Amino acid sequence: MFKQSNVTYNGETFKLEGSGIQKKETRAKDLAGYFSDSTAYQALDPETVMYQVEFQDNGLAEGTAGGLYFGITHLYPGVVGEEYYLTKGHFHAKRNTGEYYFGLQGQGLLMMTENGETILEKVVPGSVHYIPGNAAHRLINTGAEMLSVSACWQTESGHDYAPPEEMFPQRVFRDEVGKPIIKNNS
Ligand code: S6P
Ligand code: ZN
Repeated sequence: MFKQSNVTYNGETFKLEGSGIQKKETRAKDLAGYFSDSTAYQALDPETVMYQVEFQDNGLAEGTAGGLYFGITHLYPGVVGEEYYLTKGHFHAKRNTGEYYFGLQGQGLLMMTENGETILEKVVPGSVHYIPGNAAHRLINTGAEMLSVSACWQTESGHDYAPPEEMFPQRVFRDEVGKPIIKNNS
C-alpha cells in the first residue's frame, strides 16, 4: 500500500511541515563567549532568537548507530558589533562522522576548521557542502535575509561544543562597504 511521509519540505517557506518535527531555538543568552565584541553582545536582548533548528523526529535516539537525521537550520541576519550572526559550531562527538549541508535560502558561509586550517565555503540556494568527519563546522549569515540550510548527519555523531576559540581560529566581519572580511582571532 502507498503511504504518505509525515514530514514535507515547503519550498516557499523553506520550512518542514507535518507531524513529528522537533524544534530547537538558540537565543542571544545561549551565545555568551561566541562573539568578539563583548560590549555589543551585552547590548543584545538576551531573549533574541538567533537561530532555529528543525528536524524530523524519526524516533532514533542520538548515539544510535547506523541512522541518519535530517534537519534545517534558519539563521537570522545581523551583526554583533561588526561580526555576522553565526551558529555555535561543533565537532561531532564521535569523530570521523561526516555531514552534508545544502543551501536553501539566503547568503552565507560554512566555516570548517580541521587541524587549525579554515575553509570558508559560500552558501547560496542550491549549494552542496560536504563536511569532513573531523572538521569543526558552523554557519555564518553574511546576507540581509534569513539563511536556511538543510543538513543530513549520522545519529551516532552527537555534538561536541568545544570552546569556540579552540574550534575556530578565524572570524568573519562586515567591512566598511558591507562585504565579509576574514580576521584571525587575536
Ligand atoms: C548537526 C548540524 C546542524 C547544527 C545546526 C546548529 O550536526 O551540524 O543541524 O546542529 O546548524 O548549529 P549548532 O552548532 O548550534 O549545533
Ligand atoms: Zn554537525
